[in-house]
Amino acid sequence: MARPRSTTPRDSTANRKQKPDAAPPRAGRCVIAGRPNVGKSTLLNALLGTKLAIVAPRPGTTRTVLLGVFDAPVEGARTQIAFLDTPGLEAPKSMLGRVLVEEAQGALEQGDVLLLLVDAGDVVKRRALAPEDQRVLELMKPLGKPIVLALNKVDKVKDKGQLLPTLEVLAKAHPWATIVPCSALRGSNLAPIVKEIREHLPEGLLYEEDDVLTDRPERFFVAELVREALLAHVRQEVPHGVAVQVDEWVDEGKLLRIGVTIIVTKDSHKAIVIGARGEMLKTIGQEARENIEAMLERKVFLRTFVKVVPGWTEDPEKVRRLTREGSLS
Ligand SMILES: Nc1nc2c(ncn2[C@@H]2O[C@H](COP(=O)(O)OP(=O)(O)O)[C@@H](O)[C@H]2O)c(=O)[nH]1
Ligand SMILES: [Mg+2]
Repeated sequence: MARPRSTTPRDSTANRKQKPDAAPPRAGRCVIAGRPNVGKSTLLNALLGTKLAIVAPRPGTTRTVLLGVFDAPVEGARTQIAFLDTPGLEAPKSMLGRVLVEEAQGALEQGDVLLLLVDAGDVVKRRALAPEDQRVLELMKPLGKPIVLALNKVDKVKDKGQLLPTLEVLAKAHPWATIVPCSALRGSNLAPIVKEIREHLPEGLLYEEDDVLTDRPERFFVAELVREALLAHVRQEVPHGVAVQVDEWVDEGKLLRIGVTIIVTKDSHKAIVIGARGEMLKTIGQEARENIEAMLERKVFLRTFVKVVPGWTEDPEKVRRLTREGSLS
């Protein structure tokens, strides 16, 4: 999918082209990894200046490695960074969880630079990495790549005076490329991250074009936006077993007709997703449609079905199909 020009602030800066006296372009891959819910997907979106990854205040939201391409001048020199947002690395509780961890681990090998994202408030409180963060670091270490440690959600740290001593302790835990406190949500202090990553990338470009945003088709993002709307409204135990499949895509010129099936694991979950008199499904559908229309910049008719596929989160083949290909068929 190409970069949506009208929604990407960086596109309007018009200084994307390299200045004549600037350093040569550099390009490479950076994997964003960390335990669930630390803000990896929010950081990806903030770095790109556009919403690519769905975000929810619960673990397990990101189901696949997602590529997002940053392409902008860093101190005047063109810099292309293919960021890979990954599912959270934690001890898996299901087959689905196991596939997500495999997916994230596999991505680490693809990075020129690794970005370990942790929760600033949590490390400040402990004056150390949490055991879960440490486990991610241990997966990264053998790869011998530069690691940037980013302390996210620094906006939530009340006692900022605790930050500096924490940074000093953390600096001793590993020979980091750098340590950066930041807020992905507010978009603050992200420039030092990008600047440091650039330092470790080879000269050249990954893509000749300057508007590559991701390698996923529009359908993938449509399914994700439906899942995001559902995650925003449905609590309880339903979300873990939800997958969204796009089964209809008809371009009628003025209107794009899309049909999706929301897959759940139990009849009781189906009832929750549909809600009393269909109210819940209506809310989800409306919210998803608005976000899909904003993304595609066109009018959309969205049909939603709900289907029960018992035990799909424990069936390796179904998990792979639904998380990687987005369809059971
Ligand atoms: N306060 C605060 N919240 C954040 C920040 N970054 C992410 N979040 C929130 O943390 C939750 C998890 O974010 P998400 O990006 O889905 O985390 P991921 O699981 O690591 O991809 C969401 O509710 C985000 O809005 C931040 O810098 N500050
Ligand atoms: Mg995520």
